[in-house]
Amino acid sequence: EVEMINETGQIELDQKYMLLALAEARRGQGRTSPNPCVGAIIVGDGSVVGRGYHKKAGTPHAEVHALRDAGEKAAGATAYVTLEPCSHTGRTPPCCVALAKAGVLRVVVGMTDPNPLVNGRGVQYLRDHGIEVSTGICEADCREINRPFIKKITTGTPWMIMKAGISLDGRMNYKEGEPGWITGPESGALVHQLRDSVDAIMVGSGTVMIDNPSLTTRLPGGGGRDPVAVILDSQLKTDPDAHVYSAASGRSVLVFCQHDVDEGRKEVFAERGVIVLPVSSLPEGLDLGEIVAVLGERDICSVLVEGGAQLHGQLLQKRLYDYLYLFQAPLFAGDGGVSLVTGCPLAGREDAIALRGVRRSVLGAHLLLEGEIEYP
Ligand code: AOF
Ligand code: ZN
Repeated sequence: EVEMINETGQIELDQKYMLLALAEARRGQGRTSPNPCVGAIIVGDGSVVGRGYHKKAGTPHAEVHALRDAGEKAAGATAYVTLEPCSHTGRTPPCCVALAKAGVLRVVVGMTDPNPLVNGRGVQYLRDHGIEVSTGICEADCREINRPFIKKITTGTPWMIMKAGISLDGRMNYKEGEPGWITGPESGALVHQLRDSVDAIMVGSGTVMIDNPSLTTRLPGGGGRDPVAVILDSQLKTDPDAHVYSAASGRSVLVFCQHDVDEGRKEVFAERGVIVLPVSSLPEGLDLGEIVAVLGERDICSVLVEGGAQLHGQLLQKRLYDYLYLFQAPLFAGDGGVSLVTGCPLAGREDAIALRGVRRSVLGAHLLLEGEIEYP
């Protein structure tokens, strides 16, 4: 019985330190793509002696920062890392070797690294070198902060996020062909935080023509990073002088179109620094599967899709969406408004696309519903 109590106590202690490691990891969240965000804590003699997190792809890993911070106190200590220490020599040397060399006696791991170059080899190396390893501590939290990394490294395609604002009656605007403005300042701050954390933001040509959005990040306190802007415009019919194409932002702008668009028209966009990417067309429009694959090849790990209804409908129908943020304003928009999704016929209850791990929050008088999209 005494052993049981000790074991429970140890798990609680491990969770406590892993939460600190998670807090470290979050400091880099949204800044490490295409690499994961990772945090590490070193505990020696019952107190934290080192901490570190991964700041940017190509720079030292979290473990290295934490070991440097701990110095000689790492000898005999326990290391807490949100992601399995790497075993490969990439842009930096393997962290499992660094931990062993520093004399760490125990390593507590949040989740196994899904990177095929690592995938258990880091843990194996540590065990082979006489280091005690515990895995799966706060695993759900560790996975959650790296959803884009996990999706991209295991499938080659980005984490696709659907984002929309609707009325009580599920409309995105009041009249077809007119701008939205159903949700407003209540959701604005969060939308810009989302934009700040993703690699790319995507819209269809209709949204550019009707709303003329800049698709930039404007955080409440100022600052923020503009994600790559991605426009789907099969015929290149959007106005090359639309806000999103203006060179002012300095970020990349990609436009996907069909192969047989007029070369002169492509030139007009290219002259503005826009990257024109022709892809195959299908009867329903541009091949979204191909577009998502091209974005993955460009090392884009997360895409926030801000509409419109047709793009949402097709991405849902093709099972390309992974996550939903749905803002709802407390008003009725009436019959004239466009509904959230068009062009996604579903047969019935058995066919319904559902949300898993649903979270709801209240933003003033507005509601936010979010969760992972689950296909039948
Ligand atoms: C990171 N930061 O803190 C950890 C990573 O490109 P490299 O050589 O830096 O290696 C990247 C891989 O290393 C990454 O895909 C992941 O599998 C592993 N761990 N990467 O950038 C870190 N711990
Ligand atoms: Zn590493």
